[in-house]
Amino acid sequence: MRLSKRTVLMVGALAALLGGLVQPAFADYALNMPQGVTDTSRDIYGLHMTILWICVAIGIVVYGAMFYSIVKHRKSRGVQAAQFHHSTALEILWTVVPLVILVAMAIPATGVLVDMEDTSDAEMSVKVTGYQWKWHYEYVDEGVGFYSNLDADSQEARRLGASRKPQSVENYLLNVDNRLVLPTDTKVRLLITSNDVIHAWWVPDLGWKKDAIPGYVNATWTQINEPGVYRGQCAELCGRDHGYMPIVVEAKTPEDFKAWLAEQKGGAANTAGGDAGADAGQQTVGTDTETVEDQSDPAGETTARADTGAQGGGSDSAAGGMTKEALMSQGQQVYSARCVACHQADGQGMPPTFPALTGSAVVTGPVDDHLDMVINGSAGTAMQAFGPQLSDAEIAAVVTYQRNALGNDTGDVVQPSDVQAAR
Ligand code: HEC
Ligand SMILES: [Cu+2]
Repeated sequence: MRLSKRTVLMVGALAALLGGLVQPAFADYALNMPQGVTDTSRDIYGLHMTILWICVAIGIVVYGAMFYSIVKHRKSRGVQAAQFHHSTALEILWTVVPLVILVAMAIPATGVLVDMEDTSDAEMSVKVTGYQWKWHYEYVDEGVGFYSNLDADSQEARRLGASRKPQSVENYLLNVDNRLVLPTDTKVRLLITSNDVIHAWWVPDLGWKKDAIPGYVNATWTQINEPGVYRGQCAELCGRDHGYMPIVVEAKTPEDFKAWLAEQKGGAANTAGGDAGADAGQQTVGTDTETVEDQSDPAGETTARADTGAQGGGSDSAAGGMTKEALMSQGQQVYSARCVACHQADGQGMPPTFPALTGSAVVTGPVDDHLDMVINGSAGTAMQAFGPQLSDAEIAAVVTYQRNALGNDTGDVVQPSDVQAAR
């Protein structure tokens, strides 16, 4: 077989180019999917690799035969084309061979799929609810539940014209204020649903993603083998801030997890006490929380771990209410964690969709209307009802903050008891 010099040169150059491109790429990026930290994720990885190599083998055989034939039977060698146009044997062969290959691949794949759906024998359950744009986790039967928002550093750096650069934030857009903590070596059932639009819960190291659909509960499970922190994201385009609702799972040993859970229960009780009993009914968790089926109204669950300073701000409030300073500082924290995504840090909003709060008629008008807007939201808009999401102290703080900052100066101080009354 004689190839012209030019062909040899071209093939050589192409190979060098590909080699040059591929080499550094392998060094810098993880091109392949992760193996993950669960048996399921490893099974999935194994399937992926098996099928990849089957495809590679098929590719080599098919392209090898093709190029061999093209070169071997080229016109310049005087080869005449064969003229037959029907071969039953050949047709049966090229139907049966792929069929056998497909069935051979489907058998192990089906086993893994069936296993992934099998939530029986789960040792505990966590209900995961997607919100625009955050997640809510509820440890079923434990009376522990909380929201998980984008962390404050990412929140700060994501803003247009922010002083912080995204590069300076560790795990930029992949960090949250409250992690989903799970025990290792424990089969955990996850009940995934949504409060508004379709989201999807996806942590690559666990091996799967699952849609969170309003009105449905998708059950799945995981059993994490190694303690560690595993990050993921919402995987279903769910609106403007789809990219800002990451997921962080922290796997702890069962002992550490127990300690963590006990701490969460203790923390919730403290906060309820800190609110001077006025809204104890709202905040006491465990005994009187809603059931799993009630998706629309997680009221009564604790928001104590919202890291927005509920404990700090609330605990120094005697029955007489909170000081304006305490309300303002907690209010600023709540505002930057929960409101800036739409109303912006300076309160200018993004009109016409997201109204400015600076000089807003609602914010500078009667307190009752302002409270009503924050507690009940505005139906049909992105302004959701924060009543079920925030404690009385948090709402009082953020409302006080909005009325006395962001360019507003009404002088009004709103107390948790006012919020309780307005609910
Ligand atoms: C997901 C976006 C979003 C978030 C987050 C959000 N808002 Fe809103 N907000 C809106 C929209 C949209 C409106 C306009 C509602 C309407 O036109 O009826 C609004 C209106 C308001 C108004 C009335 C302003 C006016 O002049 O009409 C207040 C007060 C308000 N929001 C407070 C808050 C507070 C407090 C928070 C945080 C706890 C918050 N918002 C978080 C979207 C949001
Ligand atoms: Cu989403």
